[in-house]
Amino acid sequence: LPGGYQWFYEGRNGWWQYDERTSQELEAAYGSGQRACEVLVAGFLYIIDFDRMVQLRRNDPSRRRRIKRDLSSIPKKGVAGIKLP
Ligand code: V3L
Repeated sequence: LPGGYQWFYEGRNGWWQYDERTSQELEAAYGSGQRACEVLVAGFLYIIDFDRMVQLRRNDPSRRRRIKRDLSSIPKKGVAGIKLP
């Protein structure tokens, strides 16, 4: 992603970086001015709402996480559930 930016979703006490493929999908959608997009993550479809900056599971929108686009250098838990050493 340009400028050292990355996409993150909220965990229990910190932020997880999206996997590379999903990050690229989010960046393309966001960069082209879409207000939302859909991604497939670990077998589940999620709606990414760029207006509210949240991720919602499509078949259960109560499963909601905040998201953000931020510098890749911020403190993070890891990438897509894989903890940093
Ligand atoms: N990328 C990868 N896995 C995801 C994503 C995503 N964008 N969204 C949800 N999951 P839900 P702590 C997370 C996983 O929102 O200890 C983390 O990656 C999600 O994984 O209810 O709370 C960790 O693996 C969860 O396992 O649909 O910070 C794990 O939670 C499952 O999908 C624990 O993280 C259901 O999430």
